[in-house]
Amino acid sequence: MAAFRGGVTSLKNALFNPSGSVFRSQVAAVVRCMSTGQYQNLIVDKKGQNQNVGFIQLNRPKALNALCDELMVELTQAVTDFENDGNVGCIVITGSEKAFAAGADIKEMQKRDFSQAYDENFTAAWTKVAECKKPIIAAVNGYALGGGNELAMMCDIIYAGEKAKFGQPEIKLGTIPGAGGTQRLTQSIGKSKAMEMVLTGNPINAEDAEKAGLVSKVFPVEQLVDEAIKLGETISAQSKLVSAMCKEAVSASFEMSLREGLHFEKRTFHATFATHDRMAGMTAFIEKRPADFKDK
Ligand code: CO8
Repeated sequence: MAAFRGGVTSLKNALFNPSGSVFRSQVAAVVRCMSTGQYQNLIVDKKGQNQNVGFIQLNRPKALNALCDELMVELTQAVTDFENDGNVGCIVITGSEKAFAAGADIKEMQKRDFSQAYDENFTAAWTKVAECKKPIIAAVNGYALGGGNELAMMCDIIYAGEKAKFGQPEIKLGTIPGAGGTQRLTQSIGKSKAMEMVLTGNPINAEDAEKAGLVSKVFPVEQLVDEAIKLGETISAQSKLVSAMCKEAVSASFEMSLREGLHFEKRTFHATFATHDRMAGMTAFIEKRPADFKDK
């Protein structure tokens, strides 16, 4: 397990919401993490021939990787560290063969009341994965339920093992999705399929998830993580600067009208002409040799 590398500043950033209030339950989690210097709920490593793929495995097997506060604080920290690591071009998040993540931690949530959830802006600390500049691949084996499916959808690409199950079962708990399950899922698979999933709580399998466009590829269970890392290596071999610009442009399509999005895309495309790597890429093509990207 890797020790924290980001230091106090990024921990503070992980802890304070925009209005400056502290997520109290998470303070305890971070204090625990800082005192041990280790992740309690993650295995963090670098993978690939050039060690340029950041690898995060959710590792809370007894609770099927249920996303407790402590795990989410650690995940924020691990993603932040890889985002700040100049050698890493892509991040893979995975779980176990049985569960990517079986949702937010129901035992932790059960005690919360409305004022506490509202006051702490519960779920606000979940945004780092969606906001990371670098591409993130979710490699999903087993259950991706509730917050687990929402976490996968915060990633940029989802690869699935053939036994994966994707669902939003919150309705069965008397609540609704709270971290993107009504929004990202609908954008991803359309209203009718999303409605059926959130209103019944019934999961879909990997094959149906691929057909619906939630997942980009399905692999045998034991090959999934290697395939995700291979994809991560392919992405990491590109210019990291231009990958980030490309990700930002695709992500903008979820927030903007077509006209605004096309304008944003064109300006971002124009901006690549100010980079070293655009010149390096086109010159290498003309000279019939691999490009030497410098990430600037
Ligand atoms: N929270 C806490 N513990 C869990 C969770 C969970 N989500 N899921 C499983 N566990 C625990 C079980 O309690 C059990 O622990 P114990 O042995 O101590 O009783 C252990 O994991 C193994 O689970 P099961 O015995 O139930 O394993 P099965 O193989 O029989 O069943 C299932 C696997 C089908 C995945 C089943 O565990 C299940 O239905 N889990 C709950 C799934 C669910 O409802 N998820 C949605 C949670 S709500 C949510 O995610 C809202 C997100 C909103 C945003 C939150 C932002 C913070």
